[in-house]
Amino acid sequence: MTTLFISDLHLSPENEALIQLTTEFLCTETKGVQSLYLLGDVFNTWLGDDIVPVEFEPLITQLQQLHQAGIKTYLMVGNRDFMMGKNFAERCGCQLIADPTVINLYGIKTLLIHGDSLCTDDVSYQRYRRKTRNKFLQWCFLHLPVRYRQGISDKIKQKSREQKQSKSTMIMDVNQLEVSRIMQEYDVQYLIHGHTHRPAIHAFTLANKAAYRIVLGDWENKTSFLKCNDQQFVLSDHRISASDSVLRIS
Ligand SMILES: [Mn+2]
Repeated sequence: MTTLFISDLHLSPENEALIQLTTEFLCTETKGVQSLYLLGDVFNTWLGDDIVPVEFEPLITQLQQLHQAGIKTYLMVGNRDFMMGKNFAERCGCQLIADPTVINLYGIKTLLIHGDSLCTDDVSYQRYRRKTRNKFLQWCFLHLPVRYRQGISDKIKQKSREQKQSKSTMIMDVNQLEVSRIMQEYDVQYLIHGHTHRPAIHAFTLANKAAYRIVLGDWENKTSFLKCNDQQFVLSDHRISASDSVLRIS
């Protein structure tokens, strides 16, 4: 039995090839999988569960099939699809999980987060994040006509693109102090997250014990995933060499 993790697919209605790649992946790579975790930014934008683009239908059908096959699928929102809600998750046969969530992964207590909350050096982003996670503001947004929601989303994306050019790559990566802090808060030695688009298995010391931070990769036009069983965790990503992709846990 295995557990599969993916994140940062950044699916959009315009990129039908990527939707197809995802649908095929979820069909072929889930043999023997008992749980599937989608850790945020599966979708590049989310304007509300009431306006799901028709292009996503094949993916929704595939997720429903996994549910029928008995595979438990868990959905976490990211910084791009944070407006995704329970209605959509239920429609796909998925369970919406909080960011952060702690799971028992083959006897290993593991913290799951999307990853944007770890980028504490990016002060302006964290300010924006607090605002957009306000439940009242989200309620207001979801009650706007579609064209207004689209307008707001486009404006935010454009601003983000402009700001990205002036932000250093350091600022946009995780802050190691924040990583240690949240891992200690949840009393874990293992952390799995996405968001930074820097797939890797980082080993370090936390509270005098070995600790690991596994970063899931973004997809662009290639798959990237983490497969775990009771022997090892394997991060399959075209940017990582075979020797750096395996973490033995037994
Ligand atoms: Mn993200």
